[in-house]
Amino acid sequence: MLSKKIEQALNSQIIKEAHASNSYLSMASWCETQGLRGSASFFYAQSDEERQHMLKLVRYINETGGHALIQDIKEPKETYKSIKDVFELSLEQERGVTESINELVELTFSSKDYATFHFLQWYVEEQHEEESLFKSILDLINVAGTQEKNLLFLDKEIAGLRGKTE
Ligand code: OFO
Repeated sequence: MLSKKIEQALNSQIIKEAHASNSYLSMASWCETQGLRGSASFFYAQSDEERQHMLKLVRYINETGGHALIQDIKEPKETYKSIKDVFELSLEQERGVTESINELVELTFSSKDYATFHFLQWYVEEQHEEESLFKSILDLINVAGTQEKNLLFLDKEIAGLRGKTE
């Protein structure tokens, strides 16, 4: 049985995962309009993953005697300055999600809700992987540079990186 406080905190996390999913969908759409098909497919897949993270929370809350709430989310950004801008924003977003997962972990531990604490370990691992993926892409962008002549190479590399982490 979830305490009200933990149920509310998990419901807030649903909003963050939904926002991440929408935000990656918006990035996918922008990349597609720029002819960056590899990056677009990377972000379409990333958006699907975030939706799965959201659904996992919905099911957990409902299975544990709570009520998962599906609430409105703020609109994601629609346009970006460059591919570097997109990945910088992604990393920043992932770091924000990691922070809120860490707060949830702390709350469940101090509340002695060990089942939810255990459930959240999957997210801890996932956030580590995602932060490291986005950081490695930004490193690659910084090394290659974003001049037009390198964009095709970068786009192909980005599309390939997605498969390696799954
Ligand atoms: Fe990477 O945001 Fe979900 O957990």
